[in-house]
Amino acid sequence: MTTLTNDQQIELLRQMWRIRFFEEQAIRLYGEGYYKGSTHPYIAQEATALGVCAALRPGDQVLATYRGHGVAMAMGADPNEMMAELLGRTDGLCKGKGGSMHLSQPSTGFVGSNAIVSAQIPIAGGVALANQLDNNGVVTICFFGDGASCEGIFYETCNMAALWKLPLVLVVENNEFAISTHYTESISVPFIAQRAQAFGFPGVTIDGRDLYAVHETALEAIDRARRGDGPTLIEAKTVRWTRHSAVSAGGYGSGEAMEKWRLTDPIPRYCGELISRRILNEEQIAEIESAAREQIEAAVEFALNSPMPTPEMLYEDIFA
Ligand SMILES: Cc1ncc(C[n+]2csc(CCOP(=O)(O)OP(=O)(O)O)c2C)c(N)n1
Repeated sequence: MTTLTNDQQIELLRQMWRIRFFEEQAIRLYGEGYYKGSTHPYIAQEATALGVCAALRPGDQVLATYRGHGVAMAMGADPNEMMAELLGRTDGLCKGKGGSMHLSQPSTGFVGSNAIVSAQIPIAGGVALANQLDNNGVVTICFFGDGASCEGIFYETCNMAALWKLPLVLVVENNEFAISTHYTESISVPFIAQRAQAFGFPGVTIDGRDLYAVHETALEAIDRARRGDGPTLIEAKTVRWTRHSAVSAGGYGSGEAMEKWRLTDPIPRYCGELISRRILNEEQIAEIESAAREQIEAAVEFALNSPMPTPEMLYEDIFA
């Protein structure tokens, strides 16, 4: 059972493929030298961002890591503007000034992504505190990685969020690796979600590749946050199948990881669910897949045709 309508479930499949194809193109364009810096693929984690964001209300706010393309898109960012942003073009989400790791779209509630590991966690705590003080019913979601959950600021935020019952949901995406460190080499408990116990709020571990499980869990956590009962830590498990980043750090997963990936890729799994729930048949799924592929190819064209910013634009959009 799910509270998602059939149309919502179909739209989520469309978005899942958009994110997957977007990331494939982002890796390709990076490799071909179309943009610099770095880029961190969200491949294998699509079901987590989509499941969580589908549980939000308009006006809720989300923060993410540098692996944030999928989260920005799950919040409604347009693929054309996303691709133009990666390529540093004027039609980009942030007029080309943010790039792959510094995306932001306040109009959708996407506060932003952050290149500093764990930096968005205390910022999310501050956003949640501001919303609590405004008594506006807004819930804040913070995505971060297993590595980030080892940073001190995570614990400070947990403490204050629990103490003040902040309307905050912490989503740790355990993709098993922090660059090349496996989480079992850096984390003293088998489940990151257990860490919430020390602060007296719920922690739950789920399969981050199961969109329905993610959505159900997020609904409950968001509801708890909205009614003033404080934070929840959701550990969404997945397998990082690509390298850490397109710069090539981290290497590919082991043969075992690749096998796990093959068996648990969230997209075929979700397609299987849609078929067994009689929401779509294989032919309809294939049509949605190819439309998503075309849309992302068009986004690449759009981005490549968008102008580079001029030096004068450096002085625009500055707060002082
Ligand atoms: C404060 C800080 N320390 C180190 C880095 C370098 N760095 C970038 S990503 C990363 C690994 C983080 O892993 P994790 O939190 O598990 O997230 P994932 O990349 O797997 O999504 C590190 C160490 C950084 N960007 N910021």
